[in-house]
Amino acid sequence: MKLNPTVFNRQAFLTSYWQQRPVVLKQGFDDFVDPVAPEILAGLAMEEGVDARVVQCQQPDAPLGWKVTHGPFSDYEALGESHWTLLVQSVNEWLPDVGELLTAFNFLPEWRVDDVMVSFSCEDGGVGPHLDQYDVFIIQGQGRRRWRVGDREAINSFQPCADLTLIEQDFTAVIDEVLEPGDILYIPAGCPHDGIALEPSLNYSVGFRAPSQAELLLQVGDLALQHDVFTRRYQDPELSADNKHFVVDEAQLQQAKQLLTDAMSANTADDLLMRVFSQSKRPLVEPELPYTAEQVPELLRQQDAVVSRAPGARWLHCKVTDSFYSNGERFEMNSKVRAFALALAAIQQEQSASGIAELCDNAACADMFAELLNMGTFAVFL
Ligand code: AKG
Repeated sequence: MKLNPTVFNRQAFLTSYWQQRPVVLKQGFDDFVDPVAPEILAGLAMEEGVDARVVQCQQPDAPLGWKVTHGPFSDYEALGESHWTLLVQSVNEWLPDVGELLTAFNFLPEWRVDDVMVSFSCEDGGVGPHLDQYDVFIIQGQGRRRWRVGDREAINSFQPCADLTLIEQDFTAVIDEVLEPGDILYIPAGCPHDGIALEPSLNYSVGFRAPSQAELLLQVGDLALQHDVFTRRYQDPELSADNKHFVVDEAQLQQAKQLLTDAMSANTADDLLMRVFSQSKRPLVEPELPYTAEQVPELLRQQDAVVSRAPGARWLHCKVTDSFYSNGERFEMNSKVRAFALALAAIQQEQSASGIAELCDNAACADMFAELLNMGTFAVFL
């Protein structure tokens, strides 16, 4: 699935809209074909381990309030024909055709990808006016849905029921449009929005995470403890005997902040951040029997062998440390390993192994690939 270049100029989009303001790109995908049918989505939401929920919304004439029910679902009969939406998270990790939507957005950093959430809304279905801490592209599949979006503004949120957060007051819409199949609505994090289906609709939310300082500090701190780095301890600045025991003065605060600043400015911080960025959202599936490096060259040379990147697995190159990372692990490079690692990075879903087998004909590459297979980042299918 490709973006329509006449409508979606990537550079112009980055310059004028990305993380700045919402925009509708009419026919951002031309000839859009839904990569999933409502029945398949409904079936997926019946599976154990799939993160799915139904949001039932307010009906003006028969107020029901808001209600969120979590999957797995056994049937949808009781929901009726209107005023509800089924939302399934990370469908890209379950259905490769949905995962392919991500390739259209590979002009954006892969580590920022959160997931593709797919929703099916009945007539008048919606999840209510809300804000997200994600940058999101909402692609309209089948059906039509009216979307209102506002600019970023300070609005209080409230919970009308468990697991649903809405905004307290209405917002001024800078976009008020009916989306049709193939249209893309881009909404930066923090912009209020509300979509109400005019008829049974499918929507694909391609979400990009924007971690907060607190989240990054927590994750980097956790890894620092695991790797036994950032061990320098707080030292008392020049204490004076006149100091009152209950007073924390500016020098002490400054000393503590400097300790953190020094940690974050060290090269180790680049490495830890890369480990954080390369974490998969969900655990990767390891092979039943581990591979050895000796098995790798033959495996890749098997007729019709296909190398596949596990859905949701990241394989990232850090220009600063010149290392590759996956799921929190670092892989050192030399020129041969780098060439192979770059070939692997080009595999967004799957590719015939014949194209990369030759690049992997040395021990260092075979070692690395065996480790990646054993971590579940890549798999080879025969
Ligand atoms: C979002 O992705 O932020 C949405 O609001 C989509 C909700 C939906 O598809 O119903």
